[in-house]
Amino acid sequence: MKRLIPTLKGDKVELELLMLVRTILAGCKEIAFRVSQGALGDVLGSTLDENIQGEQQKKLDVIANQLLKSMLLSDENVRSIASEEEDSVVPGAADGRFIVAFDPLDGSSNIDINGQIGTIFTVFAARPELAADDPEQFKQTGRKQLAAGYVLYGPSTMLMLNTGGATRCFTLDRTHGGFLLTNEAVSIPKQTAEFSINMANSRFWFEPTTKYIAELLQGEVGPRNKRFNMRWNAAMVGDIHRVLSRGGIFLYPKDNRDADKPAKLRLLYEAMPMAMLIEGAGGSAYAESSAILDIEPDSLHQRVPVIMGSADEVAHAVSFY
Ligand code: AFP
Repeated sequence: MKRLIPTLKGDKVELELLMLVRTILAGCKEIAFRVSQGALGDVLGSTLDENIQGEQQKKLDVIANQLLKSMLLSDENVRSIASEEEDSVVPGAADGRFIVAFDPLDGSSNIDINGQIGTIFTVFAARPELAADDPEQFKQTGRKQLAAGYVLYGPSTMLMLNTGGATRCFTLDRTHGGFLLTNEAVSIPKQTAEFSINMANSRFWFEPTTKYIAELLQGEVGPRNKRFNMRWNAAMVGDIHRVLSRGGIFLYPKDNRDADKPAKLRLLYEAMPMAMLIEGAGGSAYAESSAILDIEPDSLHQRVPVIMGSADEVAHAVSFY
């Protein structure tokens, strides 16, 4: 019988943290169901509202955020939550031991085309000396994450989870409703011939990115002496799942489209949890020349450039910055 999400044995995962992860997964199972309904469940299309990111909210963004927010705020162990869809920190239980940040629905532009989408989450210890609604609660480096993961709503619903040891993969058993362990130690090959970047932004890139990608595109006749292939899911959760499944390098670099917003991906609830999963699988995760897990957020919705995946390829890419 495959184990459900990590047992206490060998993971040093406290029971309360385990129960909190189960709360998050309960919300994700409901989101998975709503996603599977598509047009039949009135979850497609957009609302008339914008979030703090200035992005139009999709119906499913709002549904997913409300679901997770209400489940977490009813958990006595949750002191504060932060969400891509919430302007500021939402206070929870006054003496909760944990704080949770999440992107309730990553890849919103894929909702209406039945593409890959997912929920990304991270858990830290609460800082009891700070008020529950103080954004400083989340001013912790990624190395302090107690748990990080995502649930990918794809042909199968999969959980990727790291609680400080190896990165593990679980598959939702729709018959019995549990996430069953299907890979107890995800491992990323050190080398790859597959890169992932939105090439439509190439004219806006800064020189290091342009030079690095140019080498890949030259393939076997260029300095890399090998052909590279490209994939772009337009949902980080889908691209990172591919990287964790078979290797690769994923990049969302800075560009000069908007001087006020040089990077796109958010540090707290996208880059950090993904970096913990990637490093736990033997890969590397950088924001140009800094390891993502060493960066202390200076604001809830801070954005960072992202390079992550197969360790040797990431090291080569980072050498350009
Ligand atoms: P949305 O959730 O707004 O679709 O953004 C998804 C995302 O943050 C990340 O998951 C993707 O890798 C990236 O944006 C896609 O960005 P582009 O649309 O610029 O390719």
